Amino acid sequence: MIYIECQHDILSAELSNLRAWKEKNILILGETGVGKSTWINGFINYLYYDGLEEAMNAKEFQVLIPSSFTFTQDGEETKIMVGESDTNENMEEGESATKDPRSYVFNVGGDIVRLIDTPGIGASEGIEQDRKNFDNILSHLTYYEEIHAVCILLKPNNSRLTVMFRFCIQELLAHLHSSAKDNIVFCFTNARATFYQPGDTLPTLNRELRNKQVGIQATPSNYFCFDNEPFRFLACVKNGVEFSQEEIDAYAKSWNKSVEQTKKLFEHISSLGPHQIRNTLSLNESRRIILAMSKPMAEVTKTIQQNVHEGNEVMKQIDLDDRDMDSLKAMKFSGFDLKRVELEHPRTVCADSKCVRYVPVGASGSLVTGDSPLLAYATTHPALSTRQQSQQ
Ligand SMILES: Nc1nc2c(ncn2[C@@H]2O[C@H](COP(=O)(O)OP(=O)(O)OP(=O)(O)O)[C@@H](O)[C@H]2O)c(=O)[nH]1
Ligand SMILES: [Mg+2]
Repeated sequence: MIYIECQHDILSAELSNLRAWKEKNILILGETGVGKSTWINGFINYLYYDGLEEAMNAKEFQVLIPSSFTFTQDGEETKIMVGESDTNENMEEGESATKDPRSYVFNVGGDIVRLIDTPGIGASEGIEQDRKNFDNILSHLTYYEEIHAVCILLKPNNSRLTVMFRFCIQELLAHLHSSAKDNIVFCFTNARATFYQPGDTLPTLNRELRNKQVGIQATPSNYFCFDNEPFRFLACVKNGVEFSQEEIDAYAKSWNKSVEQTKKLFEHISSLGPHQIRNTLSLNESRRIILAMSKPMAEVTKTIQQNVHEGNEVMKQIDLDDRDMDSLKAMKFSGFDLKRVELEHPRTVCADSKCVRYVPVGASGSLVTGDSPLLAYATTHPALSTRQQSQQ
């Protein structure tokens, strides 16, 4: 590496001319399949090309997030695939695509725009997965100091908003400060069929917002309608599908409308004050971790108590066994010893097997056999006695 010396005053002047890059962090939320990832793919193409025809004729095709869908033309199905395969995107049909939140950063007019793509609400794996996904989204947000907008993507003809509403609005505001509601904007995708209007979803959405006392309403100032069709169209063109000039004109209008609405959306976002998130979220994250830890901690404490109890029981048992050993030792039978008494006169001993009894004698407990005339005598005649000794 080469270092070039620079005069201090020149360097200070140059540095003082630098201005901090403005950052705009935009969180994108919405039901699975609503078009969050496709919108990001469309967005980069809107930045790169001035119109649909230019994008069609360009050698490259800007794809940030891989996508696949089936396009049907005159009854003929074509599988369209774009982008490099990525483990964060599930390409199976009928399943939720984006697995984890991921940020995509763009330079727009000297500002950094960070679009945060998220896994969709209403995941094909069920409500537990929704909860996990939402926790992941909140954890991902802790990377950033502030957030400038929360874009909630909706389809214009969705009148069942319950699950989406619960996670996108209720849970979000439960974890962020309630003032984050001012940074919420509503974006309607798939809006060409409803002439770029919010359709049936708008009254339902506003009713939910009123009932749950969120403190905002969806109005033309904070909702935007576009269609991600131009990106799908480009994907088809790049996969070799041919379109008539009439169709190209229709998609070009859709492109222009979507670009116009996206610009309006960014103007609106620029007018919003950023919402400080890091502190609130870090606290929430700690609270969540502590709560999540409480069950395993209780299990660990219970196991420790059980082990202490079991240990005490074993010690008591050992103590009892020790005492048993002592009492057993006390009971130890050391055997018999013979006491020899000299008689003053000889006596006849009956050595008949009926009169003889064999007993173990001495500490070894060995049997003294009937060969011993003395023993035979002792057992049959009281003059020769046995003595039991206990050894303490
Ligand atoms: N006609 C039409 N199709 C769209 C539009 N937006 C997305 N799609 C299609 O809808 C399907 C799902 O789009 P995605 O962008 O993957 O949806 P998503 O919201 O990211 O889904 P998840 O990652 O599962 O949350 C794809 O086949 C898109 O091509 C739109 O505005 N109009
Ligand atoms: Mg997605």
